[in-house]
Amino acid sequence: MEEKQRFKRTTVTSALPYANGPVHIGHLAGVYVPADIYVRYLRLKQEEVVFIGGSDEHGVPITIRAKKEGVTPQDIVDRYHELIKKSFEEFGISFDIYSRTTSKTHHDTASDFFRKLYDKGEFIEKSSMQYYDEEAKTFLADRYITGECPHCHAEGAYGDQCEKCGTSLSPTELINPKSAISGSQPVMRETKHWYLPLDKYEPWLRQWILDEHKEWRPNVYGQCKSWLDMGLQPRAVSRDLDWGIPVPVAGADGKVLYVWFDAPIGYISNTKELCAREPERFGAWETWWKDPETRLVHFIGKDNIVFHCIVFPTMLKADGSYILPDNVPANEFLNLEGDKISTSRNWAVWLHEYLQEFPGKQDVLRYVLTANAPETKDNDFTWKDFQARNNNELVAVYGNFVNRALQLTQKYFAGTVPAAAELTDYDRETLHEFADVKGEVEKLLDNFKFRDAQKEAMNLARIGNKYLADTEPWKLAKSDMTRVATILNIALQLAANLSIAFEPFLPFSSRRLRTMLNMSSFDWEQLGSTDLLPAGHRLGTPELLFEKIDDVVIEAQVQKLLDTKRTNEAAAYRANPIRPTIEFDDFTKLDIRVGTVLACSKVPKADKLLQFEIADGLENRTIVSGIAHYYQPEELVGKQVCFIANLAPRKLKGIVSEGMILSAENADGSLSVVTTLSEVKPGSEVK
Ligand code: B3M
Ligand code: ZN
Repeated sequence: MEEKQRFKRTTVTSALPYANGPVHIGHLAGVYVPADIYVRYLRLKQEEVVFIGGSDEHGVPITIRAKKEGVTPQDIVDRYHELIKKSFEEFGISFDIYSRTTSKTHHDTASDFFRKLYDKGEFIEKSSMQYYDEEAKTFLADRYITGECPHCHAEGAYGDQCEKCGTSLSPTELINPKSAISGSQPVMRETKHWYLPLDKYEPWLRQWILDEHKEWRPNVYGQCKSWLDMGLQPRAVSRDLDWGIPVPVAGADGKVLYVWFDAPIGYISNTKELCAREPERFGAWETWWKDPETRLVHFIGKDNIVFHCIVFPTMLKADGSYILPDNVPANEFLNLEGDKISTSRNWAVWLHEYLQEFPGKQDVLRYVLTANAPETKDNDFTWKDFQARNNNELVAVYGNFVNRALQLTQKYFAGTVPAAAELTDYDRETLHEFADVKGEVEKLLDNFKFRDAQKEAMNLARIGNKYLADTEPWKLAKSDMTRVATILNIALQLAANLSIAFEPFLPFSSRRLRTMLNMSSFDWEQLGSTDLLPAGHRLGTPELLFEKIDDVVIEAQVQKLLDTKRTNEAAAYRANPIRPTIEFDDFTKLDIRVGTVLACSKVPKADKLLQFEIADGLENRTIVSGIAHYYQPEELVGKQVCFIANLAPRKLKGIVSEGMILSAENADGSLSVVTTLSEVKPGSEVK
């Protein structure tokens, strides 16, 4: 309640997707559908709101992609900006503006933002040693350095991460580093950068988030708390790169703003562009960013939490003239058929492909993604569930109710709303239940609980369906037309209510329903009222709101994913061919044995490692193995494992590991420990 008095208007932003690939269902579920539901809801309530989107067009991955394709970074972002923008439009994501970070307005805004903080003395200037490619004459971003992973020893690990084992790396940890540009061995060279002193703002951040924003979602609050508890460090806001916004100070040749410095400023730039374009409608941009009566809400995915809750607010605070986010409803991730969505492995449902394969079914996807929204934990999208929700909920409940109400009105009253006579107790009860839903949905939407809010809206349709099933007007038509008129009047009022309640969630279907009802005006305040359609009002032509999706259609989608999986596995196999032939003598050098696990525990401060005590037939031995992501220690105690018994001991995290446990590696990198079919004596040789 207090909230409502404090704020007069809302600025809603949704993360700016990188313009280096198309968007998929994970983007939609995590960020854009919930943001759109929220904005549509506020608009329906006649609140002042602005909805800002755009493409994030800087950053190293875009330059890598351009190099690979032999085109310019601008070519890449031009291509994907258009594609992404179109996908969002087609899914009804109702941005007031969808612009881009290569715009002139953005370059100026980000540049001025940096300059103001620079002039205020907010940055620390620091020199450090970084890898430099002498052939290409350029400093190398972490992603531009590849080499052997120090943990799993895979080739081709990047300077910031090994994609094979998932460990975060820094470039200096790579074994045999190579420049991804020239292939040469990089050298260390000194370079200067500007740092935002997050540490200085830590006490303020602690108070602002931990004390004053306890209402944030637990996943968001928890992530912030753990960042703050680890202690913040100054963060570099510039990079040595030739793609981006030049650092606007003397002596900064070849340096650009770090993409995560400029991208969130994009929200401000895009608001400026919007207000310049439509000044009568949106007024001055400052109102949306500097007036304390404006509420700022960022919709993002969980991987962006630190930037939106810690880094960007610190930038805004350091400037001093901006409002801060009031809430950051970040979602967890959506998986696809049990696996992490991955652009590089093509494990995704791409929006532009969905639209080709399911034309006109935007709302079905919106519905399923909200019903399964990863609001509190990662969730899974499956085609079976997609089909079930469409057939059993949209078709059987919502569509069926609306269709029956409209068809019966056609049949008995020639498409004109009949007048209600006296209501029965049951009629009154039904209407009563209906009236309560408004408050319920509001409470949920105000708290960013979109899944539950949509469920409530669907409950309205369930009530309607039950009402018709219970009252059976088709049976009364011969005996009591007055009663039929009353029942259908009520059913039509319920249908009109549904078109309002579902407008934020399923805008395309709501609009079609309003056309069928010939309903011109509607707003949120009318939700729950029982005279939306006056007696005598002429309805439009009834059509089916949703249609069943057949098994064959779903099977084709599942098959498509299976094909992708097969292609990926074949590619992984090609990338990992059988090694050159060896002689038997070479094989006998390996002493492979079976041992029994006596004890197993996690290695502190190493999230991948497990420490084993193995009974090996002689004395027991200690082996450290990188399989902690795939097993709980207790699952392995008592099991027999195969290990290399004559491998030279080596130290891992201070523990001497005497051997190596054998595991088989799946195409996705997951590991399964190798064991014997029947139990053998510890120390038995494998040959
Ligand atoms: N482009 C990261 C992402 O798409 C980034 C978001 C920017 S929001 C200012 O995950
Ligand atoms: Zn690795």
